[in-house]
Amino acid sequence: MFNLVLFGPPGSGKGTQSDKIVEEYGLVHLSTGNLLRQEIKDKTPLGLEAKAFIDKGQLVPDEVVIGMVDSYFDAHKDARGFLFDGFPRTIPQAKALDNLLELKKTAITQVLMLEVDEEELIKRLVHRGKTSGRSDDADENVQRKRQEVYRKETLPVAEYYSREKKLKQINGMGTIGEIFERLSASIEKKIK
Ligand code: B4P
Repeated sequence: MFNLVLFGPPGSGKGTQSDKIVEEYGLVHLSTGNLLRQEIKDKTPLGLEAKAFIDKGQLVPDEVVIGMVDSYFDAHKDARGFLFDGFPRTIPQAKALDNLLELKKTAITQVLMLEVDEEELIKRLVHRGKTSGRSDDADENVQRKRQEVYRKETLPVAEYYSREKKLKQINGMGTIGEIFERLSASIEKKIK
């Protein structure tokens, strides 16, 4: 199996690039952000719990996210590979993912990390906020909080994968097409 993690701060383009990668390489797209937004839309108990965290720019608790990923795996037993978008975001999530993949006798192949200047990130999110209807996009203070949470809670995950020699940094500035070309060049070195 080819299992790719697309990593990077909020607004770095993970969702945008994921759509192009899954189309090109036939991977199953697992976006915890999308799964949480669907739960919120469906007004499930999980969605109501998650919304309170997301609206404040905080991460949803690990056990909630890990349970959701576990169920997604069960529903996609025949996948030839996964693209993990926005997951894992904490060290406990990274360890849980390793364990879930080990049960499937597979592992993470590669972690691609999009690097974008913070002012560009805020600019993109303010712009997205005008059309997305996402409550976590509406307020610049919430967006800055999300960048702070990323630095404190999520960046250590990059170090975790760097120790395993799986991390590769990708310049996330430029047009969507240019960034996709950079990501594809790395993927094609690893995918068989
Ligand atoms: P996510 O849904 O993962 O989304 P994101 O980090 O906000 O954005 P992404 O990087 O995908 O950016 P996008 O392509 O849209 O997370 C939402 C929230 O859910 C989190 O804050 C957290 O609370 C919760 N959550 C999710 N997963 C979790 C987990 N594992 N654990 C705990 N909590 C979790 O791009 C942004 C904008 O830029 C778009 O408008 C796009 O059009 C634009 N853009 C993209 N590329 C561009 C480019 N090259 N140039 C100009 N604009 C560009």
